[in-house]
Amino acid sequence: MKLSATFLLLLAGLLRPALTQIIPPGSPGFVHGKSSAAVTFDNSSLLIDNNRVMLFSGEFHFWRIPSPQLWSDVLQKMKAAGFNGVSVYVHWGMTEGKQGHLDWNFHRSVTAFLQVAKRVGILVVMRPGPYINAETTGGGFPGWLSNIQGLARSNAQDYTNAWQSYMTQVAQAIAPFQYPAGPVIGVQVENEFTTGTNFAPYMVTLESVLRNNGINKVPLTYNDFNAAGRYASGQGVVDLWGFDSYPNGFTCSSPQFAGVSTGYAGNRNQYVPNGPLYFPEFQGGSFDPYGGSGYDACYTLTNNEFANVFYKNNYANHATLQSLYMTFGGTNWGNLATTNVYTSYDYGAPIREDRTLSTKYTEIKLQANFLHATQAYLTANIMGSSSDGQTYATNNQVWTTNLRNSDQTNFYVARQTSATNLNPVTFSLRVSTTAGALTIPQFGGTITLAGRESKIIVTNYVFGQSKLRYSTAEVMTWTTIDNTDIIVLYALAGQNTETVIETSATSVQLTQGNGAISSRVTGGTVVLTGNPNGVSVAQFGRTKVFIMDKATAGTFWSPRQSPTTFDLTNRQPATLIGGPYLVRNATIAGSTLNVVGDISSSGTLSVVAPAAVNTVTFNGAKLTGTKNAAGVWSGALTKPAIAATIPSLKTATWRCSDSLPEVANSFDDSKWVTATKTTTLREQKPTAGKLVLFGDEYGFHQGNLIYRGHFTGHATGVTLTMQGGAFFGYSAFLNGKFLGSSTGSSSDQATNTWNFPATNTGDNVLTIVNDNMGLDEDFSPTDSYKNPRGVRGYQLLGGGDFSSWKIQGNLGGESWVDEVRGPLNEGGLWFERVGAHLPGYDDSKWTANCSPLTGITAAGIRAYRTTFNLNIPATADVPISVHFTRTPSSNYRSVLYVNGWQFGRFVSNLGPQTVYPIPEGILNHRGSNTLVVTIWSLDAAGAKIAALDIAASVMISSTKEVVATVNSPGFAQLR
Ligand code: IPT
Repeated sequence: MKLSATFLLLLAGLLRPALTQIIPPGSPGFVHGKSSAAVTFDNSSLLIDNNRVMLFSGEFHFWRIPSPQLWSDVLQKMKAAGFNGVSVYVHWGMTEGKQGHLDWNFHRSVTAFLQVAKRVGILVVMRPGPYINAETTGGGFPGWLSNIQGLARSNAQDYTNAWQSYMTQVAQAIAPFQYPAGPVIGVQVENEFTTGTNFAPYMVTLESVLRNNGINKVPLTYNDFNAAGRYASGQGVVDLWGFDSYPNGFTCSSPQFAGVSTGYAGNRNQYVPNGPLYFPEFQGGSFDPYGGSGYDACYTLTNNEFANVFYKNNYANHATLQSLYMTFGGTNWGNLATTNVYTSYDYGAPIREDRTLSTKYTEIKLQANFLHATQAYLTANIMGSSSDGQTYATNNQVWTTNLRNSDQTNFYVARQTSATNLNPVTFSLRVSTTAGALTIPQFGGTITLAGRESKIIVTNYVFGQSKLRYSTAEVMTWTTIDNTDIIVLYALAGQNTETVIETSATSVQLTQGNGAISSRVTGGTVVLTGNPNGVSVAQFGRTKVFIMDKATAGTFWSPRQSPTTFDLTNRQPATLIGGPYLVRNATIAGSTLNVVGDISSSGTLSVVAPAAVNTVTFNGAKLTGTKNAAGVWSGALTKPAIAATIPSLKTATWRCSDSLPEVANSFDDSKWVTATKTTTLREQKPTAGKLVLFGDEYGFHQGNLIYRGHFTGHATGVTLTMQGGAFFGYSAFLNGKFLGSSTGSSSDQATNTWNFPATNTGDNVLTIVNDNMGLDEDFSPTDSYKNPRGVRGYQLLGGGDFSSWKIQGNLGGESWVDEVRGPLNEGGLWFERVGAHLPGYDDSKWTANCSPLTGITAAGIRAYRTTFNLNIPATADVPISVHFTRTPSSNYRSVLYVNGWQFGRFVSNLGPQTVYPIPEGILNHRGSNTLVVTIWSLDAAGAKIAALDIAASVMISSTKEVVATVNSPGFAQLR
């Protein structure tokens, strides 16, 4: 008997529940029934090589930045903030553009990404789907999948067959990078899969394919849609259960705060009593749809105050694994977007689309530093939680959770009872210390929480040989240098702080500061009080206390001791470095400290380092500086001049061409696909007409679709149902004459009747150009990703039917020609099919003396081409964007190509995006660039772009990896 591979996999999967009964999952150290695994967990935290670690992770989709030499910049920026992990989806659809044809090269390379992560020294949780959601076309599904009959995300045979190759190959690519050989410490199965039982055959089969292809050294993880215990340890096929949370939602237009959850710890206790509290996705920002408010509004919704209030609430619930979705969002270039997002996937994330750092990044840096330096947090237990004005805080507007470790370290997470309160509240706090119960502050004043502020107040906090009895300021980090324990504390400027450190010293010196902090020695303690302002340093015995205002603390970096490892044991930094925009690493060689980082403006560099260090270099240049009484070295850090040439497009010369020649009756469509299908396997059937005209049925899965319907006779009109996804548009023409358009709304379909002006005696041609805003996601799953694109239904009015329908999408359909840029990059407009978006296309026959700023005066599409040179030094980070000026009253759509890469879709009447960042490497920063932009006027009046230019967002002197232009083919190779 010959058993199919699929059957065997299924069988292997079905045996899993038996195994989980033998070795109880969720028992300490359980990973695939192996207690010897390097990556394990218990009810407190993850353990790697038996080292307890907080997984402080962020989501990053490497394929959303197709210039792979920029990946290290993002990962280094994450690591510099204190992230020790990154979570990544893999995109099936862009990898297998044609069934059976998988391409793992270039920006699609899981191997290349994992090599970079390994080099940077950041742990990875891989999330290969096959379904990923992620606001990407089809939720990550390839377009061809929409042609199968079976229900996706089920155990339907055709669906199972479809994902086999992809999942097999992705598992094999990940396997060699499993810890300890590489950075991968977990692999997520599917995404928020909520259907059926906890042993859904689909999940069982997926798990088997992963394991049988080498994923057997690290936990398989699961992200529950909400805290419902699906697939929780002991009740399903995965090892490590977590749930996703987006407490502030996705309505960027109303950036009010929601309340924080009081229940996370209870959820963990209920569902995984033997596992840690894990957020595979916790809100890091928000996506935004066409017509939305723009990502700056999403940033406001989820800003540094959000990060302060909501992430600290996670710690109050003892989350020890947390991944912020997104930490860097990137770009929906090349038709990656699904219908509910536009080109930018900035997401209001801590690292913005142009890779610049936000204030939220700084807030996260302070938190991540604290958690990294504070081993006691990992095994702390929740002792109590209250806003009664009795138990902890003396004000019932303050809600406090107390966590305590067995070594008596206490964490009091104090937050406003109402997360939406914008006003400050003041209180005293009843805390437990080894010196007894205390109400702090003891020596006058109160503790303040500003509006939307939370604080983690510690007691009995041991740092080296020293011990903080308590501080009403928060801890950023601590370390021991030259046998002296150094702790960094901070509070918002203007807030009173009181810090008490136990000591045998009899005197204390304030060695740096401007009188903001006062000190005294009393009862075996040093007491420091005052409102932090800049950096104050108090020194006694072998202890140094740095107290800073929060903004100043935010300028400090604590580079990891071993920049290329995962820092599982080395938790205290060797140096503290204040001032620069970014510190990627700092290493000590003899008496020299070499700091490597980025400079956005000239200023002062402050260094706390061993006394032996007498020389400081920044990016190799020796700095002049002096050490003060506190031992802090400071010197001027001068931003090198950046000689960057960025021309203005205002003076660009353009050539243009009609890009909708298909409206003319004389246009030759004989080589186009002829629609022949009369049936479709999908549930979504045609609404009218004999033929199935859906683009995906003919291999066209993205971008614009063009139809030419031929008929003879004297029909008087046509009723069309068009579908392109929410916010799509279309235009219809008869024999070259404009009939009309649907200009886009939140509806994914439009039905219109167009009356014909006059018909010919011979062949009549109805030309339709349709937008595809991306395939729908399949969240439920209900096969919504199969929603058709193109003509959903048609009926000729006044008698007769079409004699033939011709369809055209991207050149070659599923046999696309551009291996580098991949299957999704191109759409079906004329200029795309002829390759005019590619460098090297000969536009000498195109019309001169035209410009997108003058535009067109009728309905239709025109393409505009120009070139420009850049000369930006390799040592500068100068993110450049294309800027449109929007005219909301004008109904036009644009597609933007840079050097053959589609990096923008602009919709004038809907917006909101007007700024399109083009990553270095796609943009040639040291040479010539080709830019193509179209105007599709959906109105008879025509349209023009009010203004169009390129501009840099910042000019940073940078040590990011030197970025070469991605080696991608031009016209000569592709057409
Ligand atoms: C969550 C998805 O898992 C993720 O892929 C992304 O789509 C995110 O939402 C929103 O940006 S699902 C959410 C409903 C919890």
